[in-house]
Amino acid sequence: MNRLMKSLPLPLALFWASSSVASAAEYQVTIAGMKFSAPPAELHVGDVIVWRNDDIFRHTATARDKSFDIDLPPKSEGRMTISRAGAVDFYCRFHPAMTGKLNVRP
Ligand SMILES: [Cu+2]
Repeated sequence: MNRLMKSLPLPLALFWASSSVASAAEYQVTIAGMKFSAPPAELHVGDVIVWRNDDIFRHTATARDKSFDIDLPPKSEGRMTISRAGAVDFYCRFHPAMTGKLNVRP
């Protein structure tokens, strides 16, 4: 237990301890030079992906199955929480040659 948790009322400290065990991870996928960086190999439902567009062009991160569609103006970020398991191919609506794939475990 860290010092902050010790100072919390016990029920809250227990809640914090149990919820942090299965805490979601946050990952960044960067677009630079008209390419998506490789997404992490191990993704789970509940994880967060921050899509970061470092280009001077507008891009999107769009799922082929339409489960997400993130608009990314130049030099911007978009956050999304992964809501379902499975393999999802994604692409950029403005540059269809830009593609990638998420593999999400339950
Ligand atoms: Cu694009």
